[in-house]
Amino acid sequence: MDKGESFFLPAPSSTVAGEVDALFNFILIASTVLFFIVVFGSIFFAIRYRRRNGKRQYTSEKAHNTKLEIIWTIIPTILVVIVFFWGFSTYLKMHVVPKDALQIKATGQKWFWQFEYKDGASSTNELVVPVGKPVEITLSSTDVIHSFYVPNFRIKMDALPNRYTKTWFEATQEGTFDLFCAEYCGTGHSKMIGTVKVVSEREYDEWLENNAISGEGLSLVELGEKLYTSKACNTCHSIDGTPNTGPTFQGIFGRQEKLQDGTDITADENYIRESILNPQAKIVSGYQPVMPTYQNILKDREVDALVEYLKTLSN
Ligand code: HEC
Ligand SMILES: [Cu+2]
Repeated sequence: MDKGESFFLPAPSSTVAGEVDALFNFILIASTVLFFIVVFGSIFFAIRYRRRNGKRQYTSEKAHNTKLEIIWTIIPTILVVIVFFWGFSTYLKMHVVPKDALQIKATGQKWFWQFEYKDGASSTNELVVPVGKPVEITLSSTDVIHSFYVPNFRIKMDALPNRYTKTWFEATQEGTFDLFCAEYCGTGHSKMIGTVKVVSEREYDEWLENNAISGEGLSLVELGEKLYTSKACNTCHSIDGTPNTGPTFQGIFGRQEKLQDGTDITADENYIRESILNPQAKIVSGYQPVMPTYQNILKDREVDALVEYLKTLSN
């Protein structure tokens, strides 16, 4: 177990996590104590004063006790007021973004996350951030509602189509943390899993720089192979022949495809390029039109790279 990890919660790894956990534990313990008092109190009195041989076990006819009633009104009221003010102050901390926060744009799309950093750097399904710096995430979606959820940071925010939402965090330790989509978004929802990679500030700057000139040292085929996983093609397309949400890439180049409108087409460079940039133009028969467009996500060289990579998968 990591430090601070419990049966209920993974290790707290952001600046607000400790406070969220403290409030969670306070509510949990207070409710548990009250639960036992109420349930066992009821059971005790029900047994102790049950009717026996048709006779009542109690003698007093009293139906009212002012002192008791004041106590059991005031104590819960105090508890609720504590939870309100504590919760409200934590809520403000979680929602008011520090002014000097780093800006990152996140887009949810069936079924992956796309991140855009300053200077044109980008990544898919892996959010890279520096440790000890506030990071503001501006969220949106190109299709349905997704939700950006990092359990270790105790943050969760919906990503909506046609509207921006925001969340922020400051990671307190380096490491790799799970990023889940917390809003059911279709058949690939369970595969919409990413990571948040927290690195030192120096590593972050290096990463940004290298990413902006990404793939320049690679051949097209090598770059294409990298993009196949880093751009999440692998969530829907296999390379070993197994059918998935989309057709397998094994042997795709030169393959005769039956389209939904009944026509046949040979998968050549132009067809593959169109399938990536404008996937709804030609739908392969037997599949749903669910492939997202990569129009503004892939650079030209990256599309070339994917085409070249797919060619190498023909047997
Ligand atoms: C959300 C799932 C999904 C993702 C992610 C996805 N695709 Fe697709 N893709 C599909 C589906 C479904 C089809 C078949 C329907 C159609 O033709 O649009 C398809 C069709 C294709 C075709 C035509 C296949 C054929 O057999 O004719 C190509 C090429 C393709 N995708 C490339 C890619 C590339 C490259 C990526 C990553 C950059 C990618 N896809 C990411 C779902 C996906
Ligand atoms: Cu989702």
